[in-house]
Amino acid sequence: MLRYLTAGESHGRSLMAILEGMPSGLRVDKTTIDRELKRRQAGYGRGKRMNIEKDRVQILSGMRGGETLGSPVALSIPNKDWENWKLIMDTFGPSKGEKVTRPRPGHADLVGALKYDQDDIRNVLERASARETAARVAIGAIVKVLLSEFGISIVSQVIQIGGVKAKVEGLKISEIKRKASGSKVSCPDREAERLMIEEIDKAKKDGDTLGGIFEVITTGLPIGLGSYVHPDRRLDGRLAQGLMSIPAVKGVEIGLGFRVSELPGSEVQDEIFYEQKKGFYRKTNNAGGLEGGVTNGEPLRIKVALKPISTLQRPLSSVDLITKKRVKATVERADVCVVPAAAVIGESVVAFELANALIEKFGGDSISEMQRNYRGYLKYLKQR
Ligand code: EPS
Repeated sequence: MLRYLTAGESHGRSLMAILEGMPSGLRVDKTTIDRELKRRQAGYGRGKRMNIEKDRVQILSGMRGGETLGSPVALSIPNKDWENWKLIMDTFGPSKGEKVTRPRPGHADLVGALKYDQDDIRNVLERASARETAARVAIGAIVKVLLSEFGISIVSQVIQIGGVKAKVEGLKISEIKRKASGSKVSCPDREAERLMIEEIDKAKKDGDTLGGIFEVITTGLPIGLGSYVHPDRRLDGRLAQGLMSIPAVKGVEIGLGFRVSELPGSEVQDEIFYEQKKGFYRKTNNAGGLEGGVTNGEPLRIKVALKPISTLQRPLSSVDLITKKRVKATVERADVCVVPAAAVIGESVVAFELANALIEKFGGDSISEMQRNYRGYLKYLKQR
């Protein structure tokens, strides 16, 4: 079993993670992890904090000579901004900062302060911040290397920001990868990209924020990851849980998603074909690569919807936590649109769930053992 924990506050010393259950013998470059961290920081619509931070990973344990050892991989991503916050965020000394008491609608501010009995919302927002996802992206970068050893690769594309919908129907996966990675908003449709940037500029001018939709696509998956035998082993359920745990995510659709509800069964199910060379395969992929919570060998396609983030520069009405007076919500330095960054986080979350399922099925203590098990399974499938 693969598992992880993260820790760290947005303006604390660093974001940290421990990844446990990685097999030994996986060669991972620091530059590979740093490249993914950089991708998460990018995207049109990010705020000024991203000019301060240059997220870089420090591996503290679990690797030697560039390879995993099979022991827990501990990592840290220092916050450069900590220098500017160390008096306010001091662990033991009295805080020098002014208390935050005006909860932002849509944020964890109010519920967090009530739940954890806090009268300074900073004690909530520092951990509720999406900055935590830097740690998840570092983990995602490591497990993506594991997946690539088995020919599994993940791409993402932004398909909607605010009211602007991209035309991406029929694009080949190689085209998506090439065009999305060359786009400021990770969108392969150039005209939509232009309009999305316009919408973001407008939202910024209005002191407002924007949500949207991204899609994560995984290719090279074998038939048989996940299981139908128990709810917590269903891969669809695990993927949805992981993706829904990304801040601001409000919806997850697999394959055709919500559209399946309006079509007859004959137009939804993917008919089954067989060729000796290919084995069992499909000509359509409405299921999005999962049947019964198990991968069916087709690309895994998942769409994820984000609400606009809740820190508005033109704040909404709220109530002061202490005085109970009607006030305008707190204004923090923030992003206008995080959909392109969220797509990178989505890739990481999907990578983690798939790596976990891969280890469950082909599990071993080392990469070479996993590969032996994997080759044996592929041979078995060929003989069916
Ligand atoms: C950040 C995500 C956002 C940023 C944050 C860094 O966090 P939140 O979910 O709290 O809005 O705004 O930066 C700041 C808090 C800041 O000081 O600007 C990230 O993804 O790294």
